[in-house]
Amino acid sequence: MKKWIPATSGLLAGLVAATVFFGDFSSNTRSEASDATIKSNAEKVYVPFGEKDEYYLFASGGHSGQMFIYGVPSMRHIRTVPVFSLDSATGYGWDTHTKELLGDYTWGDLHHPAFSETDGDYDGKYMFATDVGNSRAAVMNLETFTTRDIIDVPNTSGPHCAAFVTSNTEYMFLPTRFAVPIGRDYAPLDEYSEKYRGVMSAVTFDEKNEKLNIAYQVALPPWSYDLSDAGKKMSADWAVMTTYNTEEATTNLEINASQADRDYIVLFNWKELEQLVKDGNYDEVTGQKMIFPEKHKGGIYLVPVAKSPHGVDVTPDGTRFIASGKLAPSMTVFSFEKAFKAIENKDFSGERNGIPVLKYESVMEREVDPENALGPLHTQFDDKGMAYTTMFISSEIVKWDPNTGETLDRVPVQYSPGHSVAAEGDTVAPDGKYIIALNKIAKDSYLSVGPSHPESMQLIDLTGDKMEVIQSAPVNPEPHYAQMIKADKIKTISVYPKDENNPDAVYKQEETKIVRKGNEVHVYGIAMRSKFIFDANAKRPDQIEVNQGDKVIIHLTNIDFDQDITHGFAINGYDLNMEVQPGQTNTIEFTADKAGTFPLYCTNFCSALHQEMTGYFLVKPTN
Ligand code: CUK
Ligand code: CUA
Repeated sequence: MKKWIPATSGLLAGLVAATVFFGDFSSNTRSEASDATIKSNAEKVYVPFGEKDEYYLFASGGHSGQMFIYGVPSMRHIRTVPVFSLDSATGYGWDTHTKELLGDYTWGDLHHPAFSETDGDYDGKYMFATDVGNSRAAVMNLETFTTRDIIDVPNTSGPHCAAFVTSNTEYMFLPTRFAVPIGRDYAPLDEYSEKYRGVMSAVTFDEKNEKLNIAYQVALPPWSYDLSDAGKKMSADWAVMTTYNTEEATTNLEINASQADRDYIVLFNWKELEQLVKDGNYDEVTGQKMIFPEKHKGGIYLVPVAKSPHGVDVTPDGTRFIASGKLAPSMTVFSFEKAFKAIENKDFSGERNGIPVLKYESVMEREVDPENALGPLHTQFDDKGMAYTTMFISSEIVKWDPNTGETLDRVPVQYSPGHSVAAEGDTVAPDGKYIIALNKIAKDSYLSVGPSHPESMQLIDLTGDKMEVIQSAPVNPEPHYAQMIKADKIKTISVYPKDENNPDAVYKQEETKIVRKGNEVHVYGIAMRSKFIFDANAKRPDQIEVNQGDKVIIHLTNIDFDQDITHGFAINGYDLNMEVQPGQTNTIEFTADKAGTFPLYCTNFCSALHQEMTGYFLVKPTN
């Protein structure tokens, strides 16, 4: 307790200190590396051409709205998968399916990605992610690395504290960063404590139909929910999440949300919440099943924690949860077993907003305080259960033993790491081997591109006596979190299988056609090396002619059943673009509101005669 930094002064001091630390590290780490070390590090990360990386790294793309895929250990950027933002490279947001997924939104802010899990381990099937910018949740299929569903999450504003997935992907919980009145109705900020709520959503995934659904919501107090983790093994029915601004400040949060000495970790039993809903113990609000904890009692508890906590992470064996604090110099280890006992004995110090508060001493196991380490944020684990915590302010990763609190090793990183990600480091069975620091500031790390620099990821080898930075890669803003999965767990397909039941698909050239229905023109076309065929029987099969004002629906099937032969489809001057991957049928719909002559072409280089893969879109003026 004595070590907790007092309100306001600590934060400011910390931020000032951070600036000083930047200067320090840049002068030593790099110049001290010997030629032999450089050579051996280079060998560790070199993946010869034709060989594959051992791990996939899925790094959240922050306010790019996308997901970045890297290979580890090479740290080669392999792919950007569009999720919450338009992406013209893949036509994402123009074809009918992805346009519908994005709705009226053009961007997103993708934080914490989370793999689907079976028995607490990544199963390599799906990846979930949430959008803090426009309050959405998404799921990506890992056979094709494409986004399959996106839902709006009503009442939850900025699901930053997500996604964390329970051990068998029963739920993904989306707590809110911003409290708002339920239904986002107008209410003056003077009525914040009475009218605002921090709503958490419980989302389920229907794998068969690849659909996300909101099962129920919980109207938590109007606080900010920051980070979370699902329990594992003995704690599998439980989850934990950090809160800040339990002061319920409504302005100048930097100062006002750091007044109280303690905030809370919300500890909840999702099986009990599920039971409340089954028993009808909820209110129907804005079309959602809403649990009001002050009224629908059970399953939710508060654990006091050092003020302004950030990360909270459950150990691989599921026995403990570790909280870190932006303003604290220490990590706090809590015991699930102690928490369960305290709940059983009703060992409460009181309640807040109708939720019982457990006694700190009854749940806390130890405070861990590595010397001069500042700004602990997030913790990952290795195969021996050792913990690795990022220190935002002192720019380092500290390795320590959760059983004893002993500091084992530390390594400086450049600079200000937010999260780190260890190989399968948040599962029941971490791999050890690698951890990657996701640094918020790259400063002098790469060739300059002007005043704003990329973020940086540094790969750290965990196999030796000492942690060692062996590779680094720039990354676009901004990896808030990443997950690293063994490459052989992911089974991609190489071409889309033929789907004879798809009424939009055409696999034979002679079956291509253009059908007019009133003022709708339906095109059933084919893309193949190296031409478009929209109507094989027409004088010019690669031409589409419509009348101004017609609604145009173009279905296009790529009949090159050959991996990596992707075709694109764009109409010059019409701001339209989509992609058809091998074997895929894709649809684009628009109104031909501009009269004139518009060349169409394949955007994706597909053969020596790709440049010839063109045609015309002619729009006859109405008068
Ligand atoms: S947050 Cu903790 S440093 Cu969005 Cu996961 Cu970025
Ligand atoms: Cu098809 Cu280029």
